[in-house]
Amino acid sequence: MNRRELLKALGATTAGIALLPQLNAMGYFAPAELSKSAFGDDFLWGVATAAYQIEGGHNADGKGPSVWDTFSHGKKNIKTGENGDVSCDFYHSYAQDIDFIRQMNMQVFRFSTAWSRILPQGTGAVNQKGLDFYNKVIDTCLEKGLQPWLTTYHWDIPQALQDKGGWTNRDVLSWYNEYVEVITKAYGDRVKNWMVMNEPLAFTAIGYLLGIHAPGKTGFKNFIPAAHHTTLCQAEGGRIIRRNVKDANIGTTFSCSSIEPFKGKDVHAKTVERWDAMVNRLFIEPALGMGYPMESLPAIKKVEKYMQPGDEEKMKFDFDFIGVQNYTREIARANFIIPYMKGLQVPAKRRHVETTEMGWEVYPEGIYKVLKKFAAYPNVKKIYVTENGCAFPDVVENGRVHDAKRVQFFKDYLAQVLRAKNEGVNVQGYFVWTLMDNFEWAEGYKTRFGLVHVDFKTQQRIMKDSGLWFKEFLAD
Ligand code: GCO
Repeated sequence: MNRRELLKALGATTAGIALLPQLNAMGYFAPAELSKSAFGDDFLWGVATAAYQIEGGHNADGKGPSVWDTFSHGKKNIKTGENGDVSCDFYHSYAQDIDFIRQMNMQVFRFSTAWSRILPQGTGAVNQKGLDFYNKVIDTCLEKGLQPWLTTYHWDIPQALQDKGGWTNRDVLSWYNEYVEVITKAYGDRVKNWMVMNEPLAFTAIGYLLGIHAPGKTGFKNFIPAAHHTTLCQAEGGRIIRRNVKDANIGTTFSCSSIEPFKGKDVHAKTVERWDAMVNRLFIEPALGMGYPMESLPAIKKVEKYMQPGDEEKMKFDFDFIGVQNYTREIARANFIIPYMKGLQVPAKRRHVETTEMGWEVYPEGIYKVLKKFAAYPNVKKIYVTENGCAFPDVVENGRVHDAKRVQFFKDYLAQVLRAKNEGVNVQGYFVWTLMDNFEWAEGYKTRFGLVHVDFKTQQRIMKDSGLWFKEFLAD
C-alpha cells in the first residue's frame, strides 16, 4: 500500500485518525525523497536569464540604447558603479554558454529578447543583425536538444521610447504591439513557449515608483499609469502570440512572495492584505478577469483616471500557464504614517533569520505557499517555477567553487516544490535563476546567482558545485 492509499484508508476510520500523529512522528509522512523521478518524467528543468543581465554587446551591430544602458551609465545608480556594457558577453559566447545548460542535463533555456537590439528606436526600422542574433541563440538551443523559452520583456524598454514617457505613455500599447508582431513572426516557427512579461510589479514599482531601477522615475503619478499600460500589454502580448504562433504555450511571470504578519499578530492583518494585493495580486487578477484588487489596496483606485472604456475586457487573457518566481517571504508590520501601504516590510536582518547576500530571508516553505496560492485561482491551469535562486559569496579555490549553501538552498526549495506538486498543484517545471553570474541590476556584479561562475575580467567560466549538483541530480 502506498502512502496515499494508506492515508485514505486510515482517514476513513476513527482509529486511523488517532494513529496519524504517531505515524507522522515515525517519519512516515516525511517529504518524498528528492530525486528527479519524484517530479515525474514530463517535469521540465531549466535555467532563466535576461538579455540586459548577460548579453553585453550594448551597442553592437546596430543595437539602440535601452533604459538600462542609460541608467547604468548614470552616476551612482548602480551601487558598484558598474554597467552591463560587456557583462558576460553572451552576445559573443552564447554557444559555449548554452552548452553549459546541456551539460547540466537540463532541457530549457529561458531568455529574453532585447527590444532595442531588434528595433533600435523602439518602433520603425528593424535591425536585421539584432534579429539574427536571437535566430542563432534559438538554433543553437534546438541543435543541442534544448527548448528555447522566450520572454518578450525583461525590463529594457528602448530609450527612444522612454524619452516619450515609456510605460507611462499609453502609446506604449502600439509600440509594444509592433515589437511583439516582429518577434512572433520571426521566431514563432521554432519557439513554442512564450512568456509575455517578466515580473511586471518589479519593473513598474522599482523603476517607476521607487526610482531604484531604470528609468529611475518615482511616485504614484508614474507608477499607476505604468502599471495599467503594462497590464494591458500583458494581455495584448498574449493575444498576438496566440495569433502568430501555431501551438504556442503562452504564459507570463510574476514575482511572488508569501506575506506574513509581524510576530504572527492580527493587528498587522490589514497591512498583510495590502502588501499581498500589491505584491501578488495586482497583475494576475486583471488578467483573470477579476479587475484590480482595489478593495484590498485602495491606493490603486487612482488607476481609474487612466482606464478607458473597454479596458476591463482588454486586460483579460486566458494564459496557458503562470510563471511563479520566488526568492523569499516578506513580513509586514502596520505603520499608519506610511502613505498608501500603511505599513512596512520588516527587513530579514532585523529578524535575525538566515539570509542570502541580497539580504533576503532563506525560507523554503515560501515557495510551497505561493505555489498553493496561485494554484488556487480557478483559471490558473498550470504553473512553472520560472525563477528561483540565491546569491551567496562565492570563492574560487583551485579552479572550483564549493557553493555548499547554494546547493542546500536548491535542495530545500525543491523539496517544497515537490510537496506542492504531491498535494496536487499542477507545477510542470522549475527553472533556476540563473545560468551564470551576471549583472544584478542596481547591485552590479557583486551578488552572484549563477550555477556557473564568471570571472568578469577574463570571461572565464567555471561550473560551480551547484551546477555539478544539478548535472548529477538530473542525470538519467
Ligand atoms: C527578478 C529578475 C531577475 C533578477 C533575480 C534576482 O526576478 O528580479 O527576473 O532579473 O536578477 O530575480 O534578483
